[in-house]
Amino acid sequence: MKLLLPALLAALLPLAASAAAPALAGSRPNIVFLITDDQGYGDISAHGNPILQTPNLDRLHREGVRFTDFHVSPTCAPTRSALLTGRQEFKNGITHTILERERLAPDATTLAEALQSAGYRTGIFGKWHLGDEAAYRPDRRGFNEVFIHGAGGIGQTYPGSCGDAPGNTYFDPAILHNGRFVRTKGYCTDVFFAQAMQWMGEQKRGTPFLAWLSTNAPHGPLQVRPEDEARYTGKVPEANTAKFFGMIANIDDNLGRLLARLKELGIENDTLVVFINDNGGTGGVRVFNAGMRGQKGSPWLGGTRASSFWRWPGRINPADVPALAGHVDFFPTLAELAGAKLTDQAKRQIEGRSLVPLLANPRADWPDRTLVAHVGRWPVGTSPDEWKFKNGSIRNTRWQLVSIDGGREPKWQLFDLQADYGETTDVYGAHPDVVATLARSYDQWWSEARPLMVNEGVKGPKINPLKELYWQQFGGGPSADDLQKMDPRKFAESQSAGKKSANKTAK
Ligand SMILES: [Ca+2]
Repeated sequence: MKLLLPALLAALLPLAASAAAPALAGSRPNIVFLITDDQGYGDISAHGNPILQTPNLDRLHREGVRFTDFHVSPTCAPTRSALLTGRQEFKNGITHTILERERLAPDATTLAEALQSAGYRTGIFGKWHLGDEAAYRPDRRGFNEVFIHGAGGIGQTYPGSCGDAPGNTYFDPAILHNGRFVRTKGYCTDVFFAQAMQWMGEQKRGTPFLAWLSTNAPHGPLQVRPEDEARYTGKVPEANTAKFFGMIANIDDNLGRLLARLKELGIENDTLVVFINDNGGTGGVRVFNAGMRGQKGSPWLGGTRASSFWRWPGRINPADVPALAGHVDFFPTLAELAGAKLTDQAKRQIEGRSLVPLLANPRADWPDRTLVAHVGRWPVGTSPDEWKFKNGSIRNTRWQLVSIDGGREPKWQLFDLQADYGETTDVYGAHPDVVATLARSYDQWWSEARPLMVNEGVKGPKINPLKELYWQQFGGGPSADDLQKMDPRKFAESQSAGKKSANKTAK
């Protein structure tokens, strides 16, 4: 009997797990989604960081499903658009993080809209970064409650639509709350978490919610609470890393408060908490990059691999899931959990797959697939086709094909990720069939994405829309410095001057 019981259990387990999948579909949990800005895969102690301590992120890691080969875009706005639409970012019109190319195509259906249609209340707290003009803001894209800063980060100013309220810093920022600015008190991350927690507490029981909590930290400028910086001063080689780690420690403290709050509200077991970071590592990669090549702004695995933790006590069992997954899977997964009925348009739009079978059973069948990464960011006024093979990659579970220095034509390198996840050895010459198959899929992706790049060559407004709103409410107008930063010609000059000096330094 002693011998038989484990065998019997092993035989029954797959049955039990597959029975759990339909139980998760339509289960309608509250969803708390935390996305941080520029924290890399390696900036988590559970992933092996030797210095940074993240006890609350580690708790999410320990208590939920961890997707261990989960990929996002190499930069900010592209990732957010893919999470919200279930399709690769270029198909959302997003080929940059600024200069109108960060704006989510108006005809896209968002996850927030799908959840609203399923009876969810939806709130966003923190960074939006998918268009600052009125028609692009989250209240028009499916969010009931909106508490955001402008642009890609607090205090940013670029030509066109992408710019935050004037004079903002990470301390006491002016925040757009349902169409009106409020002058907040405190550090930005603390402010966003506090507002999100208050809103969650106000929600009616029985009506599920989505809280989209997106911190602008630890993205630069490295404006940090002195007490958080002090936690790492002297423990890291560079002063800036202490600031960067301090900002993450502060996020982690806030996550701890949020998890405690869910318990106090009595909704811990009705709430799925998901954590994903938005691109490859930045300020922490010199300390720890989990053995990967590349970082934010590159198509290597180090540019796209992200944490992906899914914790729902009592409903999702802790497990590592090695299946190749990514940002495009987020929408169909949450829509299935919410029991949302998707429109035909949304079904056509979504190219990701629901992860629900894997949440129920980490060993569920998962046919191989390809995922594309491309850094974009080509200069204004040039044709995207000249950049098709500049900083792009495509992979399946085993292989990654990368073109760093190509243009209209590729300069492929091939890596066998099963043997070489650090992408150290180019095996292009040894596997022509693999190269041909992946290259064909890449061409296919480009030909689908190219007509959907709707933001190329678009002229933005002269004044950042959020600054205009702020001045309408409080009075005032642009300073000479603001005008200079919003001038496209001056911006282009500063970019090319920056490149020249960077080239000089490189030489
Ligand atoms: Ca980012």
